[in-house]
Amino acid sequence: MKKVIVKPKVLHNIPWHYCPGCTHGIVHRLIAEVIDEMDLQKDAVGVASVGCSCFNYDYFDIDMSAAAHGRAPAVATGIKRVQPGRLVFTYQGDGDLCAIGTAEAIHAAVRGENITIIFYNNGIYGMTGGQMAPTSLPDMKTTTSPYGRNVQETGFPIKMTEMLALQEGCVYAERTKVSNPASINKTKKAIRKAFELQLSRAGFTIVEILGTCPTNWGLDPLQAIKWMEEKLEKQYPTGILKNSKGDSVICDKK
Ligand SMILES: Cc1ncc(C[n+]2csc(CCOP(=O)(O)OP(=O)(O)O)c2C)c(N)n1
Ligand code: SF4
Repeated sequence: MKKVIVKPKVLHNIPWHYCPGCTHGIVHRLIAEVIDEMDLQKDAVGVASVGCSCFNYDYFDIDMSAAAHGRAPAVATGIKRVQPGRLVFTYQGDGDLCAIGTAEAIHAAVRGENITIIFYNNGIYGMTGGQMAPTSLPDMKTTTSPYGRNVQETGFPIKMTEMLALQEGCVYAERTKVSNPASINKTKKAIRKAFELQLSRAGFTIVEILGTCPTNWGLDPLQAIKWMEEKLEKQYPTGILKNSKGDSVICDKK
C-alpha cells in the first residue's frame, strides 16, 4: 500500500505524553515538518519552556535546550548570538510566556533578537492543574476562578502578541489556530514564514497558535475545538498582526 503520510524525520518515534485531544502534538508535528522541508535538522535549536510541553526535547530530534520558567527567550538569545547561523526557536505556553516570562519576551522583541517564539495559547495553566492565566477569558471558570474570571479583580486578558508586534524589533507576528485542516495548513505556513525571516536575519518573529486544553477546560476533544473557535478565537482573532516589512496591521483581520 502506498504511504501517503509519514512521520517527520525530526520527530522521535515515541508516543506523546499529552492528554487525548490536546493539540500540542499537532503543533509539534508542524514544526517538525517545516524543519524537515527546510532541511534544517542539523541547524535547528529548540528551547523548551515550563508547562505541559516541557518534555518536547524528548520529541524533537534536533539540538534542544531546556529553560527555567519564562526564560526561554533569554536562553534563545544567548544561543543565537553565539551561533547566528542556527535556526533558534522557543516553544512556550501562555502561562510561561505571558506571566512569569513577559519581560524576557518583550525585551527580546525590543532588541530585535533574531529568534522565533512559537506561542501555544490555551488560555489556562495546563500542567499545574488548570489555574487562571493572564490569557484566561472574562468569566472563564478555572480552578483559581471557580465563579469565573472577574476582570474587575484580576484584569483583562493580556494581548501578548499584539504587544510584541508593536515593538520595532519585531518583524512578523501572526496568530493562527489548529482546529481543522485549513487552519492547520495556515499555521504551518506561518511557522515557515517566521523561520524563513529568521534565516534572512530580519529580526524577531512570533507565531501565536490557539490550541486546546480539553482536560482543564472540562470538555471532550470535539467540544474543546468548538470552544476554541467560539470563545478563545473571539478574544484572540486570528490573522497577521505584523508583516515581514514591519508594517503594523494590528486590529485589521486579513
Ligand atoms: C518558578 C516557577 N513558578 C511556577 C511554576 C509552576 N508552573 C509550572 S508550569 C506553569 C504554567 C504552565 O502553563 P502554560 O505555560 O500555559 O502551559 P500549558 O501547561 O498550558 O501548556 C506554572 C505556573 C514553576 N514550575 N516554576
Ligand atoms: S493538561 Fe491540557 S495542555 Fe496539558 S497535555 Fe493535557 S490537555 Fe494538553
